[in-house]
Amino acid sequence: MKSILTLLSLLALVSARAAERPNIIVIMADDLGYGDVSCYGGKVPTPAIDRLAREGVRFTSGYCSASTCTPTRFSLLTGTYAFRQKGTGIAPPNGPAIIKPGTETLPAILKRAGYATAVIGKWHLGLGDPAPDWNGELKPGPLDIGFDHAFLLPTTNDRVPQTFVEDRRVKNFDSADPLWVGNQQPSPDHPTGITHRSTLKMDWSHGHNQTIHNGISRIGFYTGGTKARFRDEDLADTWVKQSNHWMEANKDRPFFLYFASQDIHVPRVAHERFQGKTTLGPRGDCIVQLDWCVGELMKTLDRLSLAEKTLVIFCSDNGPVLDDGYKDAAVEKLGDHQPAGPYRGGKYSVWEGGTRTPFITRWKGTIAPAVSDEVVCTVDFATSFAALTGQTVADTACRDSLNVLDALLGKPGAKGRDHVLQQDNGSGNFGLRAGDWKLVRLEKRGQSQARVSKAERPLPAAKHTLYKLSADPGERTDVSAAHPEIVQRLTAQLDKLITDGRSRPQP
Ligand code: NG6
Ligand code: CA
Repeated sequence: MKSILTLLSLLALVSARAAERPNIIVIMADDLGYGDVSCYGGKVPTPAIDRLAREGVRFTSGYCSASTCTPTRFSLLTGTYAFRQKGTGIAPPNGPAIIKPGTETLPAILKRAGYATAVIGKWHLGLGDPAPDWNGELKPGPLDIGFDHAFLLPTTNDRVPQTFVEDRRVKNFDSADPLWVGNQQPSPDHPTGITHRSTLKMDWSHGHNQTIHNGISRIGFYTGGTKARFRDEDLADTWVKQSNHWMEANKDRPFFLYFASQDIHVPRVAHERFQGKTTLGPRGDCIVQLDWCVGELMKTLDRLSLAEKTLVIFCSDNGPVLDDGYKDAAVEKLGDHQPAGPYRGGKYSVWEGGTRTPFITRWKGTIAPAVSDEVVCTVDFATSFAALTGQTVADTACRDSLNVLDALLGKPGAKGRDHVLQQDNGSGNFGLRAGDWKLVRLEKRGQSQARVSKAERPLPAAKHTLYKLSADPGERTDVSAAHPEIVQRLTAQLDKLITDGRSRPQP
């Protein structure tokens, strides 16, 4: 009898523990701006994302840590700002694995807590060492830094090769048709976006004029791997199918799914059933497709009765861009849609539009629906979810990840960050927001900033400029001359954040 009671109380304890340890799904969109979804004022209907926002916390100060993909994803997984490690800018097609095995990571932390862990979608953090072996084992990769399973678009949809990688290998690889990936045109007759421009189904505007696949020329060259190649139109369906399958297989244990959609990155080619669904052209159609993906994942949670056992986070890897290298009418068809909402800049910039993005958390039955103005950042997931799952993180790891769990869960009175650092692709430009103040330090006068809106110009003349966000969310009026002491304080804080090598307080 006594032993049965002990067993029962043990079981009760285990199930209480399980209730405390929800599944975690991080849905990271690509190049999706603050104003791109309807619950943030966008003109494209996004009912599934809006539903998440209604049922959870919609953050008005949710940030990613960089305004391009690779550095944001690096810090999402490592909890450390990317500018601290060389080689974390936009990864090229043959780039090596950037996160070295042995590095503490978000999936490794959750794996220690007993989670099944998977990444499905865009990787863009390099594979292999010193380069990917496309015809053999792609190692190291996600499986060597904490993921049990990976189903990947290896770099970006505009970078070669257009093949899936499953775990450590190119999926549907055929050794009779090896895959070659390189920087040089492999033969004089190899068709490119320049030699065969008139045949393209989507023309390029800058770059993107090398190997042609699926009627679209890309960054980089490749040959072979014919059976392994995907259609851009099928990416969203594939991510959803793979994710549903994996969640179903792991429904009885806690799981962590990093769902990394390539939407709405260029080339923007939605499935045929979404094409023409908006007046914004392919960019709008891809937003609709992204929203569909979110809806499908939520349906699966409902079907498996997991909605109350799953913390879902929706975020983006950087702010918006209109013309990012293809002529897809994103500029011409924009209408009054404002991709960055009221914020300045977008992808590639350290203005608010570069990193302040849609950011939603939902955990049915645990998170009370709310709108939160607390500052939270994707770099914070590592230590926040360590706290959620009772894991400790070595003091030397996750150096910029702050435990903002209570703010992420929307607990009343919970505080988020008191500052957030914004980096670009690693050019040395920084933004530092502390409370209501925003310091901008431009080392190099931002490339591409004019691609989001003409209102970007003129660029400020000074290296350091200061903005008061409550009065001037669009960072238009430099008030540095009126507040030299604040410029001095924030400049010192930024210098310290950089030179200290960490911003997570030491115990
Ligand atoms: C840039 C590409 C851009 C995009 C970006 C990476 C050109 C001219 N521009 O170099 O199209 O691919 O890299 O985007 O080639 S990210 O969201 O993955 O960081
Ligand atoms: Ca991106």
